[in-house]
Amino acid sequence: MAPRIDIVTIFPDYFQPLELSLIGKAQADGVVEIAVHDLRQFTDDVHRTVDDTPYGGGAGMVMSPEPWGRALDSVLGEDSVLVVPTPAGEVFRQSVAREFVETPHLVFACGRYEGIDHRVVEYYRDRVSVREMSIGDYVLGGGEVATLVMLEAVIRLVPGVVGNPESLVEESHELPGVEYPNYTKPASWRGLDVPEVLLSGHHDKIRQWREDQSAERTKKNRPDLLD
Ligand code: JDE
Repeated sequence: MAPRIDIVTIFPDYFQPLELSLIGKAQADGVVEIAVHDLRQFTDDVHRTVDDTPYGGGAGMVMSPEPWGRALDSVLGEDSVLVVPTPAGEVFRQSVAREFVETPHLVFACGRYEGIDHRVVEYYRDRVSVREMSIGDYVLGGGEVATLVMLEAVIRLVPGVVGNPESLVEESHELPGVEYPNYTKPASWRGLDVPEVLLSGHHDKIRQWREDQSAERTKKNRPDLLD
């Protein structure tokens, strides 16, 4: 069964892309169910304030715990996993995407400014499974784009979402490296020819060539994967 997904953000419009392409189709078909919630609906002042100055000083603002508490109380259930995108989190990988697709309910808490008052994570840790997740070593303006990245990786694993399930099988071979390069027609383009072996019909040679290309690319671009 596909996970139900709730997203809490001060920028619901960021999630418009979820209506497009693969994920839009999956939503329209009822294969996945996604709801986006505006954090400002859970504020209690006329200015709909969601942030304040940091204790201990420093630049920037921190998101206040109260609106987050009210928002998360309203969306979390017993079987929810609360995902908080942050550069300080564990790294999101394909293995985590495979875990997430098996969970019944995912809730994404999208922080902005310098982040969310850490008591929010501490409080919900005692109540649900909380995963602080980083999508890479850079700082984004907020958790929204990181959430889109994770959702795209997770939702394409939902059975029936990717038209040809074999495109998922290829990737799950879990070679310790990256993919070989792909080519399509025409066989010659702007003076560049498709590697001859791929036109040869020798499937063992093709397999060997692709393995060699993967190994070469991995050594050059991702030596960290070989450690
Ligand atoms: C997620 N990789 C990067 C950013 C933040 C200084 C400025 C901003 C919840 O707390 C957050 C969330 C985010 C948004 O996520 C990312 C990200 N994977 O940037 C900050 C931290 N320090 C805090």
